[in-house]
Amino acid sequence: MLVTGKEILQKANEGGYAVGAFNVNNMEILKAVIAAAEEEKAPVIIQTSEGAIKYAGIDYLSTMVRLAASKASVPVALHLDHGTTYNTIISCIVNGWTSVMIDGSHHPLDGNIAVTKEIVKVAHACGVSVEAELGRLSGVEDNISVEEKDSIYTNPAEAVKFVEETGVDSLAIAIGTAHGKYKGVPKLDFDRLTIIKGLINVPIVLHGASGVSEESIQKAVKLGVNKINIDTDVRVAFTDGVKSVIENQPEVFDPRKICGPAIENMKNVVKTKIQLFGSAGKG
Ligand code: TD3
Ligand code: ZN
Repeated sequence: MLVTGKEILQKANEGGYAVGAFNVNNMEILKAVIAAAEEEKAPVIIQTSEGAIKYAGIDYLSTMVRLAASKASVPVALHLDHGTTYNTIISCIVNGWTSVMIDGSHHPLDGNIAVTKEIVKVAHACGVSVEAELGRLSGVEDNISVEEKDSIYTNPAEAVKFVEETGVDSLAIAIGTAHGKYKGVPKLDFDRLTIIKGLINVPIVLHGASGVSEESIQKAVKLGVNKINIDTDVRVAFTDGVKSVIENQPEVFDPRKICGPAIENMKNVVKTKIQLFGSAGKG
C-alpha cells in the first residue's frame, strides 16, 4: 500500500532500524525493488531524482509506482530525492508523491531554513512528508582536518535549530559519505551521528550509502540512522546483469532476455541491503 514517508520513518525511529530508499527510473528497477521488499516483508521507499523524472516522465513514474504500491503487500512511499526547485516539488505533490526532499544544503544555514520552511508549509498542507539536508556530502577527502570536517559535516547545534525552525519530518546529515563510487574507503564520523541523534527527534537520513562497508552501515543503524539511500549499487547490479547477457550470449536481441537477469541481480542486491538495514520483517 502507498503510505507517507513519515509513517514509514517514524516506525523505523521507534523500532531502531533503517528503511532502504532506492532510486528508480524505469520499470525493471521498480519491479526489482518491490519484489525484494515483498520477499523480505519490509517497508520500502521508492525514490525518484529530478533526473529520473526528466528521463521517464513524471506521469509515467507516478502511475507506475502508485500501481506497484497499490498491489504491494508491504508499505511503500513515493519520495522525491534531492528536490531543488519549488516547481518540481509542487509537481510531485500534485502527481501523488507522498514524500519530498528539499535540498537546500548548498545555502548558508538561514537560507536553507528559509527554502525548507516554504516547502514544509505547502507539503504538510497536502499531507506530504518532507526531508531536508544539512551539511555537504560532496568533496570529502580521506585525510580531512578537524576544521574542514566542521565546515562540511553537519553541525549538531545547527541541526537542532534547523529541525525546530523548519518542522521537517526527517533530516539528512553529512558524516563522511559521498554520492557515487568511492575512490578511497569512506570513514564515517560516528561520534557526530551519536551527538546529533541525542539532540533531535526526527528520523535521520544517510545519503551516499553505496560502497560503505557492512560494518559501518550496521553501526550507523545502531546509532540511529532510519533511512538509507542506495543508488549506485543498484545501477551496477543492473549493468552487470545486462553485460553478462550481451557478452555471453551475443546472439540475443530480445530486451526481455537482456533485462531479466538484471532484474534478478538488482533484487538480490536490494534484499541484502534490506536485511543489513534491519527492516526485514517490519512491513
Ligand atoms: O540521493 N542518492 C541517490 C542519488 C545519488 C546519485 O549517485 C543517494 O544518496 C544514493 O547515493 P549512492 O552513493 O548510493 O549512489
Ligand atoms: Zn543523495
